[in-house]
Amino acid sequence: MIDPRTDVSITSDGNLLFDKAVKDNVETVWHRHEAQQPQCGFCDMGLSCRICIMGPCRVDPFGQGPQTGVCGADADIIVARNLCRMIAAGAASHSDHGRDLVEVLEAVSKGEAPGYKIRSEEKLRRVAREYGIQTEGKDVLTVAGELADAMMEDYGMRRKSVTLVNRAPEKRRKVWEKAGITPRGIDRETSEMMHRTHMGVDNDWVSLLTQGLRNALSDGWGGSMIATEVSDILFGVPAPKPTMVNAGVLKKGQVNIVVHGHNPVVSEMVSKACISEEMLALAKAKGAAGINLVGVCCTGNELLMRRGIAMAGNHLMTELILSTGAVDMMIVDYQCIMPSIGKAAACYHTKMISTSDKARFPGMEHHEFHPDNAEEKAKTLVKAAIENFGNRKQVYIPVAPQEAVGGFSIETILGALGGTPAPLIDAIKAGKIRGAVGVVGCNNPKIKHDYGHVTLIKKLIENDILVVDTGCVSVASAKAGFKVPSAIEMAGPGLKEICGALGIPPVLHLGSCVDNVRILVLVSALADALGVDISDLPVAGSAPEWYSEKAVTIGVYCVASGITTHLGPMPPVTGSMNVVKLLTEGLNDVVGATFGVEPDPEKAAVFLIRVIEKKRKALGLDS
Ligand code: SF4
Ligand code: MSK
Repeated sequence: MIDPRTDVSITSDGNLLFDKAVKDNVETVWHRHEAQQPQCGFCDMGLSCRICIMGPCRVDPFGQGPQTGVCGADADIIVARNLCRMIAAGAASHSDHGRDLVEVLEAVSKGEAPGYKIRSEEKLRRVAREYGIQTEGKDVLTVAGELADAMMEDYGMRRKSVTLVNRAPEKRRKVWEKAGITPRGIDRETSEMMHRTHMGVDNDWVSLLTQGLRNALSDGWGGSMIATEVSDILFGVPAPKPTMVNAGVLKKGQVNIVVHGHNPVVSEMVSKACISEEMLALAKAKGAAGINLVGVCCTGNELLMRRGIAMAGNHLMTELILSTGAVDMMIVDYQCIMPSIGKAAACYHTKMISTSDKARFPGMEHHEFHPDNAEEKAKTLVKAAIENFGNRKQVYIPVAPQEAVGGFSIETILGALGGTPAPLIDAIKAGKIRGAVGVVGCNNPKIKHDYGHVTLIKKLIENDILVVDTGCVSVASAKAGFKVPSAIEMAGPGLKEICGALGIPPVLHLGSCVDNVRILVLVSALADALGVDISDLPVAGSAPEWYSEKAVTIGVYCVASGITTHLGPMPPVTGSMNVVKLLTEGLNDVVGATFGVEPDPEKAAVFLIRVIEKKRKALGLDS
């Protein structure tokens, strides 16, 4: 039996809404996780294979049963293939999200996307120049069309490398060239990864994992980077804004619409419809004081970054938010949307809407969004949400919202520093800031909700380590109060002094999962300013509660970019000591960084602090 006080969440809204869900007979992710126990040990170690139909096969980790699958693949090959397929799936997800944005950019350039426009002409022209496009004297839509074309080429096989790898420091690019992992085309690397892992193709676990690195880099410096850059061009470059977080952002007297998923193409249009005079008048006519748009997961992060829209919760809160009975409509796009939530919503009056042709869910009405109809569709949905307001029964919003600041793009961070990373470097050199850690990723019912994130971040800032975060971590840290300027009181003396002088919190919200690329851009700027490689910097990464294939890909592109990365939950690799050793030790010789796995966030903090102090020493910063 699940005990909510000890098993579910460290947050009060999480625990109170779990109780409410239980009372209402709503099945949650924790119930289903419990029902799955014990989970398969072979799969947990990466030792099961169902790639072909001669199988499924399992290798016995104790050496008594079979040591190969029917085809003869041993533990090393099976584990490496499984991990590589996770990388391919993660890269495909982010990069397909990026492709959708490029298609909107193209439609805007042709005048075929009413409601969308170029919000940052400066960024459009800047990125276009990086693609070698001559921008002078050309009108904005022509440049948009040419950039969309050039980005589409990045997805293919005509280039030597994806364009934005040029943002990496020269030393890093040389590392990639030497290792043969410079990503060529975004789709090409994913497709080749799937080919190599077919039965009877690449049966060398080192060669497989090398392609895994290249595939992940095609996401980090390709598909995800394109997703972030085009989102900034279409919807604006984020700047710091006050916002609110936790389930308390839902409002009793207003029409509550929750957006969930990842792609801002849908949520931006919904946000526009929510502030239209017509919709506000309709809401008032139906007895609501207004329309309250809030987010969960990463599409919420996209809106928070650019519009200051409040966040109701992260991944494990998505079912619980429904149990407030206060959600009049939830609109989803894709990724991290549990197929269970339609069923959870059926216990209440909530209307559930899916919007993407590639993401359908049980218990949801499907209203497909395309660039040419998105503006109209958004209005139709908001209208339906308003109509549904009167159908509410009991509403339970058990907490008051927590204040936070979000919206730190690299442009804003550098702007706040006077246009160059020099002041940040000076603070690092002086030891006031010991280094920085990007804490990223999801929730996972294997770990008490938000415990890993909050415990780790608390320890890091206490030790004068600046934290930047994205994705579901960013909601956890905002709920814990780390994202208000007064949070410097929880930081060590050096970090407190620097953040206090800049008027920023010690934990900076950099955005959604694809926005992890902002971290790559920031560390590249720091490395260039110091004349070193990324792997020389006192920085590290961490995913304390990760669950998704996308998180594997992010971790791998961070390590391949030279950032040592901690993982909370163990990936399914322990069936091969060769693979484990390569990931945790051997990669150091190839890319100058490795993985560390530690489920206990207190111990993980010690690991990360050690990584940072070692880098400082090697750079001669404390001599
Ligand atoms: Fe079994 Fe080999 Fe087929 Fe995998 S690829 S299912 S190990 S026969
Ligand atoms: S939403 S990938 S649970 S961070 Fe990006 Fe959160 Fe992880 Fe999904």
